[in-house]
Formats: sequence, C-alpha cells, structure tokens
Amino acid sequence: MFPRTRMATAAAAIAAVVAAAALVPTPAHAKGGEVGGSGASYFLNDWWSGQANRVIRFGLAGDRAYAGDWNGNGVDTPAVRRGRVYHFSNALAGGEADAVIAYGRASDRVLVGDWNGDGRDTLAVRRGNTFYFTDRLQGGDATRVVAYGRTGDLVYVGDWNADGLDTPVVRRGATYYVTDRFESGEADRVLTYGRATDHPLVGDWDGHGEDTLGPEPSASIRPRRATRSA
Ligand SMILES: [Ca+2]
Ligand SMILES: [Ca+2]
Ligand SMILES: [Ca+2]
Ligand SMILES: [Ca+2]
Repeated sequence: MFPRTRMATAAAAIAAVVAAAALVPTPAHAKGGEVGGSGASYFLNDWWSGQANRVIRFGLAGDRAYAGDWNGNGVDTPAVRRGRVYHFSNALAGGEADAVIAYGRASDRVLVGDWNGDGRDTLAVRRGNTFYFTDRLQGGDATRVVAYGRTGDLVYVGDWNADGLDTPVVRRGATYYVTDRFESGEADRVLTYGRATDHPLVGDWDGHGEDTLGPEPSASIRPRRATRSA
C-alpha cells in the first residue's frame, strides 16, 4: 500500500482491517493479510466508532476475503478468493467483480501489498518459504520469486522504511526478521518485540509513512475497520 496517512485518506479503507485478522492466528496478520470473519457482507467503518457506516455484499459466503487499492485511487476495496481464482472489486458497492484472475495454487497463502510503489496493490502467494510476487492483476508468472524465512514463520507486510514499497517481515516467536528488499537471504534488521503470544498489528500509526508493529490493543480500543458476516 502506498504511503499515506490512512486515517485521513481512507474514507473507505477497509485495508486497515487489522482487527478481524488479529483475532485469529492466521499466517498473515493485519495489513496485507486476510480479512477475518466469514460471509458475503462487509460491515465497513470509516471512523473509530462501533457502528458500521457502510454495508456491502460481494462474493460468496465461503470466499476468503482481502482488501487493497487495486486501481491506485487511494481507496481500498475488497477482493475474494475461491481456490486459486481471485475476484477484485474497485468499488464499495458490491455486485460484479472488476477483474478476475487465477494466480498460484489453491493451497498457497496470500499476501497483499504494493510491491513496486506504483500505488496499486497486487498479490503475492507464499508456498513454503518462497514468495511469488506479482505487480499485475493478471495470471501468469510471478514478477519476483524470493525465498525468505522459514516455512513455519508468520508473515506481516508493510512499508518498513517509507520508500513506498511493501515488503515482508517474518516472525518466529517474538523475533521479527525485517527486509526492505526483494532478495533471498539475510534480514536487514532483526528485532525482538513483545511476547511470542502477542498479536501485534501493522500500521503507519504516526502518519510518517513507515509502518511499524503496534501493541495488541485491548478489545475496547481495537480499530475494527471491517468485519464480515453471512
Ligand atoms: Ca482503489
Ligand atoms: Ca504496485
Ligand atoms: Ca519499504
Ligand atoms: Ca509510522
């Protein structure tokens, strides 16, 4: 995702869907990962209130759901996954998909980010410890293939150095291996944060452009930006 002040831009940003994903220890948490919950209805909240101000229906109840800025207009919208087929919407209106692509394998784990800094989010799939990044909303070959971390690592996506490119962090217990490059091998930075049982959130909390790990908020202050149900 392109560096921006989320609180200001996001009029309809379901991307900071941090909350729902953080409730379940899915492989990819928070930014760049899967939207939690189930069902085909999305309850979007543009503000820090407990009431959804927008409800849309998109996809099928059994789909996996993601959010991103697929067309680079500054607004995050949903995508749903059915096996290895992804349906993208550029509107927060539900209805038909704007693009449908097949990418990777049904068993792959999926990450969303802006890998080339053009303002458009695209997919990466992870198979074992290998990441297959694509810069296009098209099927076919990956733009970059990188082996990073270990198969059992958890993965977070963010722009850790504010250069406009999202890259992965892999987590092993309470240790985080940060890379700012799309290269196999050593981490750029290794840090220990919190406890192994924590569920940190990723975001640009101060609006300076760089994403950081945030503390696990209490349920009462957790920014529940999007949820879904049948
Ligand atoms: Ca958009
Ligand atoms: Ca991009
Ligand atoms: Ca970066
Ligand atoms: Ca920041």
